[in-house]
Amino acid sequence: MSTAETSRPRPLLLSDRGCPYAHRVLSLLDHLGVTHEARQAPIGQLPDGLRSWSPSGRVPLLVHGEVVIGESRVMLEYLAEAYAFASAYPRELAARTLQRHAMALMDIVVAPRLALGDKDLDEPRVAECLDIFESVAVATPLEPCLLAFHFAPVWLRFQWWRPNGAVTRAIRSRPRLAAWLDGAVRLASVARTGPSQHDSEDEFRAGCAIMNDPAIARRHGATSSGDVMADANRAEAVVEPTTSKLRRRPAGRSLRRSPR
Ligand SMILES: N[C@@H](CCC(=O)N[C@@H](CS)C(=O)NCC(=O)O)C(=O)O
Repeated sequence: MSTAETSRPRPLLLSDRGCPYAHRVLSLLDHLGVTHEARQAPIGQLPDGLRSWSPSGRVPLLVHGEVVIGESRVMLEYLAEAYAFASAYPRELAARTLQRHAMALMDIVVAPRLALGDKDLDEPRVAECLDIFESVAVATPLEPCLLAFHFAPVWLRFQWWRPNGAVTRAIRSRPRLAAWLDGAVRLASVARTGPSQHDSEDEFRAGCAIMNDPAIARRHGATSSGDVMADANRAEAVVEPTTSKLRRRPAGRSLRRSPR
């Protein structure tokens, strides 16, 4: 760690309880052993002084000196550089770029399905992304790195919040991808910094209720707040709040692989 970095204030992460995107950042901070502060800031309830940085109230928000960032992928990049995380990415430019591509697709196409569910799902597009995830994952050693910290928290939530969702089933139908993601979830820093399945499921339902706010529902593409609540009710029907084990379900419709 450089003198410039150690002389800075410690990073502050504001996030909703159990947020998968905050979990990415907490995993990295834990792995790097960075002293930091993590404060709960429920969606839409940022402290007054920080609301101008995220007027919509979206979290997580990373505050470090003059740097304020509201995208977890950029937080990972920033912290990896600030704290000299040598194995953040592969050394080769091509391999590094493919990982960045996969992470962008995760955030733009796949992770939003945690909130949206299967409504109006573009199956070929998701299948195309999963093909890319699989080829990148199998080329990546299962060690702490930004790809693992980026993907693992999202995969955990798909299993907890959308156990019978199309994305979850499609990933499970790709044993090599699923094995890599399961391994990433088991990395010590990921396991140490995540919520319990039970708490996470409860928080998901609470989050869906918050998203019943019409302004937030619109940002997530729901045509009316009722869509989001209907989604929350469906989620309620598929999670088992009293057990920490995932319920076994009959295999259902699965996403087609795109031709190679
Ligand atoms: N792409 C963002 C996603 C952040 C996100 O969706 N956060 C959720 C909480 S876990 C949120 O603020 N939802 C409320 C909203 O989207 O208005 C990131 O990676 O940081």
